[in-house]
Amino acid sequence: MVRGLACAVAVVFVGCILDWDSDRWPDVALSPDLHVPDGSPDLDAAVIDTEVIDAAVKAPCGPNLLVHLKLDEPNGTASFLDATGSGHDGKCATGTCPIAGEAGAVGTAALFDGLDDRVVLSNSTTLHPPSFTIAVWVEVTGIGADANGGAVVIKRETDYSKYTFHLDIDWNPVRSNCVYKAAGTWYGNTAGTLLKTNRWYHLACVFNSATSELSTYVDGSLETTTQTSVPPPKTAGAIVIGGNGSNGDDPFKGHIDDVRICGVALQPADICTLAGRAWDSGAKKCL
Ligand SMILES: [Ca+2]
Ligand SMILES: [Ca+2]
Repeated sequence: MVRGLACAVAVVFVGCILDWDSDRWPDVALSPDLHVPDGSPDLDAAVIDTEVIDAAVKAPCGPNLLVHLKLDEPNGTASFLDATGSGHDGKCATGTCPIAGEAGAVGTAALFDGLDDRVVLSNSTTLHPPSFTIAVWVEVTGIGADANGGAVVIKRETDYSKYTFHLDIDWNPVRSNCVYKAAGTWYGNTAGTLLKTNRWYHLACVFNSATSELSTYVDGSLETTTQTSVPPPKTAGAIVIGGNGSNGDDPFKGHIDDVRICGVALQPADICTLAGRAWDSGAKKCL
C-alpha cells in the first residue's frame, strides 16, 4: 500500500483540461516499399512493414529504450513480449492476467480488472537508470478496488521501502501521479488534468538526473515539474504493470497499452510525438 502518499507528495494543480481529438491517434505508417501486384484491386491486402513502424516509435529513446511492451498479444496470453528484444517480457498468473486483445491506442491493449490483475517484469540491473522516461497509454474504465489508487507502472523494493518509479492513478479525483520514494520520503507530483473514464490518455513520467527534475505529462503536454533533493533509488523488486505487486494492492481498472521505459529523460518534443501529437517548435508546445 502507498499509505499517506497523498499528503507526502507535492501536488501542483495546473488545471489544463485538454481537448481531445479522436483523430490524433499515432498514425500507422505504411511501408515505403509497399508492393501491390499489378492489376490487383485489393489494397486491403497491402502488407504493413512493422520494422518501419518500430523504427519510428523507437526513435525518441533510441538505444535507451529499455522496455517496450506493445501489449498486442491475443487474449489468453500469460506472457507479453518485450519488443526491444532485451527479454524483459511481462508475465501474469492465472486469475491475475488482464484480458488481452482489446481495442487499444496502438494496436490492441490489455484490460485490467481493478481487482488483482497485473503483469510482472523481473528485476534487472538495467532497469533503474539515473534518468528515465515512463510512457504509457491508459483508459480508465472505472474505480479500482483499492481507495489508494491504481498503479500503472511501478518498480519498487520488495519490502515497499523504496520505489525507483511509480506512475499511478488517483481515484478521487481521477488524476495521474509521477513519484518515487527514497530514504523514506515520496518525491513527485500529481497532474492537474482530471482524467475522464472511457477515454484514452497518454501519460509520461520523466526524471532528469542532470537537473534533478521529475516531470509529469498528459497527452504530450507538460503538466508539472518538481525539483527533488534525492535521486530515485535502485530497487531489487520487479516492475509491475496494473498493480503494486501483490494481490489486490492498488489494482488499476481499465486499459493499458504500449508501455515504454527509456533510460533517458526525453525532451518535451519527444513526449509530444509519443502521444501522437504535433510539436510546435516555435511556440515550444504540444498541439
Ligand atoms: Ca483477475
Ligand atoms: Ca498495443
